[in-house]
Amino acid sequence: MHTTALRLAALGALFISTQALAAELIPIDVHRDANCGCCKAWISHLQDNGFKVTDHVETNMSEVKQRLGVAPRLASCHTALINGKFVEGHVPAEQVLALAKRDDLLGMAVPGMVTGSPGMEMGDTVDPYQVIGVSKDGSQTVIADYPAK
Ligand SMILES: [Cu+2]
Repeated sequence: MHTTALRLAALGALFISTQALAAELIPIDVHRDANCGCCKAWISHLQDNGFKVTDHVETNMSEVKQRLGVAPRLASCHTALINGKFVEGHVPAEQVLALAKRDDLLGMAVPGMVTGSPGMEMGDTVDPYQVIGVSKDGSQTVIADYPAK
C-alpha cells in the first residue's frame, strides 16, 4: 500500500512538471515568405529555446513589414510579433526573450542577413552584427553586439 501511494505521488509530480513545462513555452508569431529557408532555420532556433511558434506564410512580406512598423532600413527576411512588438530578422532568442519584457520598445531588428546569426549558420564564420532596438518615439539604439565581446 505504501508503495502504491508513493508511485501515485511520483506520477502526480511527473504530470505537474509536464504541465508546467508546456505552460512555459512562449508564444510568438512568425511571418515569412514560402521559399525562405533561413526563416525556417530561425524558427527552429526559437523552438529550441522554448518558444511556441505560429508560422504564417505570406505572399507580400513588404506589406507585412509596413503594417508592423518595420522601417525599410531595418528590413531582413522574416518578421515576428511577440507581445505586440516586432522582431525583424535573425535576432538571437535571448534578445527576443528580453524584448518581450521591454515595454519601452516597439521592436528590435537584425537588419539584412548576417552570416553566423541564428538561422544563418555557415560553418564557424560569424560576421559581427548588432541588435537594434526601436523606441516608441522612433529612435534606434544598439541593444547588443554579436559575437559577444
Ligand atoms: Cu533570413
